[in-house]
Amino acid sequence: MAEKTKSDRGVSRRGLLGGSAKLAALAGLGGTGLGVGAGNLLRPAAAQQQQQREPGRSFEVKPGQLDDYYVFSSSGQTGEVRILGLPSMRELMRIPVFNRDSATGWGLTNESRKILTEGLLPETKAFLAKRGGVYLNGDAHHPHMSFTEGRYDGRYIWIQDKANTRIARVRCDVMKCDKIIEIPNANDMHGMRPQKYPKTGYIFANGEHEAPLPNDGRDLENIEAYRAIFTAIDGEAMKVAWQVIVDGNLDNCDADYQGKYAFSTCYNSEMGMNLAEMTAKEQDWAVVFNIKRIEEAVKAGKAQMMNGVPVLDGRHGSPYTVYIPISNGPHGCNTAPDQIHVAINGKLSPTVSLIDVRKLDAIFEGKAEPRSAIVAEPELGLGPLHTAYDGRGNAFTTLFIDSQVVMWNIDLARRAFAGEKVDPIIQKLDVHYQPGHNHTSMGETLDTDGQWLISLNKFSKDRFLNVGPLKPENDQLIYTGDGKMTLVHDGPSFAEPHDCIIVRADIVNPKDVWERGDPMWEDARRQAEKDGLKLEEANEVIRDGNKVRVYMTSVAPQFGLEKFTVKQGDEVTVIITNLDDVSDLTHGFTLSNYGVQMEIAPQATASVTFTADRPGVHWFYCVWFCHALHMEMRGRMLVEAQSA
Ligand code: K7E
Ligand code: CUA
Repeated sequence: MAEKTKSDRGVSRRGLLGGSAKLAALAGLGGTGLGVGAGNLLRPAAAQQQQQREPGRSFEVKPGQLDDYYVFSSSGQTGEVRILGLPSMRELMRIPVFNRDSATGWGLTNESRKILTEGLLPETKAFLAKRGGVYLNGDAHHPHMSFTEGRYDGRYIWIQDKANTRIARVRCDVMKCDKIIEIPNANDMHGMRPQKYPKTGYIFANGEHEAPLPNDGRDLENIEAYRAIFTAIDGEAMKVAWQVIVDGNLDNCDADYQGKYAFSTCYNSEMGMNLAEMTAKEQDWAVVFNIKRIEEAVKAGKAQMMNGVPVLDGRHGSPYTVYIPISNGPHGCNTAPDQIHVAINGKLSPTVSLIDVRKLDAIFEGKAEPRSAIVAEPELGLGPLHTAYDGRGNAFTTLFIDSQVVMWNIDLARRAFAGEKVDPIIQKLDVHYQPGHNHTSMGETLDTDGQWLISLNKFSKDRFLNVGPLKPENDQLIYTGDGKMTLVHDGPSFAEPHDCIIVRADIVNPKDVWERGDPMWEDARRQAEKDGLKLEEANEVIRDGNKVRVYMTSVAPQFGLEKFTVKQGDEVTVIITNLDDVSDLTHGFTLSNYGVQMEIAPQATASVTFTADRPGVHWFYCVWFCHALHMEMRGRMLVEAQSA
């Protein structure tokens, strides 16, 4: 069972994808050739019994062993955050965020609906009133963890929603989303990164698409008046801090390690409305935002208040921004852990442009040209989208069109740019196929360790059993700990992780059971108090006009009530408190033929509200297999028919 190397498949694939002859000639370079994956699978039984996971490039995590890293992966148009273990690439958990989820009841429970609705703009609430009150979709690309002084601190993950212009936060202590806000003025949040220094701090987010300001239907075809907007959100308060109007469309962004600047790639300098117009010019930009100047201007009252948010004009000529010319259509934007370089990935150009952050002060002071910040521009291959780093001076750039990851050296690239005859390219590795983001272990932090690289490939084609016309993506694991790239694992994933982060396991320490005082169910606790009850003790039905509140506890294998009676047409709220405090002892509440289901994790309270408009006997039952008598963990809702 030989592993297919790049030369086995390079030619036909390139033929299909239209790669250049020059790159086909490179196909012999850097093939895996080691049979690493197969070797691990074929290790003799005696070796299989070792308890210690072998360090190094083995991706195998034996039964009972734990992974070395958490991977927090976005899921694109699925709208959730996923947790994987690395190196096993086992999917460990899904965190619903912008999506609806049957198992947990995300989108159904009162607690989740509050999070999904409280941060929406008034006009969006009105728009959704006739549509069930919540958005049903999201497009989540960029999950990133909170930083303290350039290092992950394990508090939060933030993720954006391009589809409905939102930013969400996940609490890492319980791995649940606790806040979602809609961003006013801007459209379609795409690039998103937390401030790295001194701490997060701000969440920087790019409103990608330009639109009239205000976008209220008055000014539809006045394209001159369309604006795109850069937003800084206070990640603790989950409130917009300020916004900056820019030229062009913002794509991806990142922050520096000094706390002075944020960066965005910016395409469509033409302000075109269609493909031909948008790609007419040879040049676009990287925009640099001067955080201190922006903060001072906001403090000095120089911003215009729009929808309650201070907005500055950061178009060409403003003191808040610098526009560095970059060839047409840049995409990824990645700060290196050397604290100096920022890669602007060419996409339509075969180059990556490296900004040296030390050059920026002089440019903002008007003493140097914007292009003087570019200190290297290696030609890497076709379709460079994103760059990751190994912390040893090397970079890995995905080549979408070539279906490769190219490993290159930053110092050699600078020397080549300065005129020396050196080649910065170290290795090219085929990936399968069409990579978008890539990410290295701890790679966006000062703790970048150079061990692993994930390439998130948009196509998988022939790599897995055929599952029909819709194929999975392919998240490939590449070992880099020995200074070269070796492909060790193919990981199918459902649509469509754009991006991920790889976080050392010791940084993430979630709770095993909820704390009873958790703010997640604050509303239920207050309501119980008003009803003269304690959630932990209540097994009662409270009638309040046509509103009925059903309080229950759960202890495996029983709910605190075996039945409750309501009248047809009542608005019923079921509030369940799980008294089990054993790790992993989650119960579920499903109410048959009512479309109601939710998770109640150990020590948690969860609630759901519905109208009891179907008369009859409706069983509720536990939906997590919690006990040998799990099937018996059930009860009846009796709905008395009301004669019309
Ligand atoms: Cu980060 Cu896909 Cu939104 Cu590049 S984007 S791939
Ligand atoms: Cu409780 Cu199953």
